Amino acid sequence: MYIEKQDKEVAEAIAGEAERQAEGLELIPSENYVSKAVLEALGSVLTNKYSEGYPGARYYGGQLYTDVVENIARDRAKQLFNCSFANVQPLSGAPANVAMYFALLQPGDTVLGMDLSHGGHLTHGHPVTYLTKIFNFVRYKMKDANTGEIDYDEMLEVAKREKPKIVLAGYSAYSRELDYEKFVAIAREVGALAVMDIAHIAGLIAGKAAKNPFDYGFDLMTTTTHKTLRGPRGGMILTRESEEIAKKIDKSIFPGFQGGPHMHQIAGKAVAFGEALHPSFQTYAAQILKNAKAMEKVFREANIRMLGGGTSNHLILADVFGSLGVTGKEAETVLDEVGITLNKNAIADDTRKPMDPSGIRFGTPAITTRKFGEKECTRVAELMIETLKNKDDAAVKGRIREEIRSLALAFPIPESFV
Ligand code: DSN
Repeated sequence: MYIEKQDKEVAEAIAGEAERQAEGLELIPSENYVSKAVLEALGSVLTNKYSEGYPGARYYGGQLYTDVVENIARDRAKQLFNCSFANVQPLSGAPANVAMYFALLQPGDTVLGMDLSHGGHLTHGHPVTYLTKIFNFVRYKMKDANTGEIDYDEMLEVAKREKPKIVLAGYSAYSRELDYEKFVAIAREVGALAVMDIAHIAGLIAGKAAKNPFDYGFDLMTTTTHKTLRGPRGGMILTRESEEIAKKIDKSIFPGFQGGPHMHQIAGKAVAFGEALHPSFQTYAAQILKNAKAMEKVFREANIRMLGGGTSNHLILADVFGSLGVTGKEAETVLDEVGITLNKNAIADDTRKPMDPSGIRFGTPAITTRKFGEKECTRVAELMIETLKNKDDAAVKGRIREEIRSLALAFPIPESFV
């Protein structure tokens, strides 16, 4: 590789990261491994090209091949999610959400979204974001953190009082399915658009292991492309049927918010969407859920409290502080030591601080890509709990580190999925 000859320092860091990924287990539920074909698209000459505008209507010349690539990405996205319009230019999930708000709202308008500590995302209206200086965000929460059920009655009450222009579904730390019919009914009742941020579960929807919100009447969906969907780091906005809304989205992305699209990234999306259209992707999506259920069983048997009472998707949020007296930060650190990567996470109405919360969040998309089945996932969950219970015992941790390394090396990261 040229980089090894030209820039040893960066090459070594990349090689180190490749080794870390190969020898450890990735349980961060928003991470995954892309195929070599996606990596090749990302590393292609398309990174050299400026393409402001959209296929057939660009501001610069030389768009013969960029148009081909962007049209393939758009067509495959529409096919995967059964919708009429796709904008594949958002650079990632947060920019997609920002552009969506500016497309659909006026300053001062209201959005009804999920509270961050109950599973929502920063861009759904957390006070630390600039978005809250421009738009008014009001929240809904879970009625009971032990079942995960959303308080739909309160949500309707808030919607009637606050008159949001957008009713926003979606989450980054919530383990149950939402009642899409209720979301759409509440949106319709107050004349709002129903929007879902499917960043975490896009691959489950594409792989038909989860319901498609468009089938329930949602108007738009925003997403990342690099989580369960197993594509390159990036974003996307999908519009079910309204050409008027789709045009607003296009204008908001460019020229409203972004400059030249990243065509190498769009090529990576096109390749990944092609992989997701392959029948094997449905097997993958179904296995993500089976594996999460296997881990849930082990945590339940160990009497560790799980938010939402368990999982119906790819992730689990466990209250390790409440159940084992280990803080989220301690758990993240000690699991990292044995080769398991996950993240500390606030639990609903957490009394601890965000940098050292009560919970951990983990999931199965990446290990399922490595072809782990329920047997291996059960073992990983057992080893996680053993590590947490022996967090200060170097001998136990050393033994577990070796077992994790052997397990990881026995399931190499695949180079191709089709
Ligand atoms: N960072 C993403 C996640 O881990 O869920 C959300 O932006």
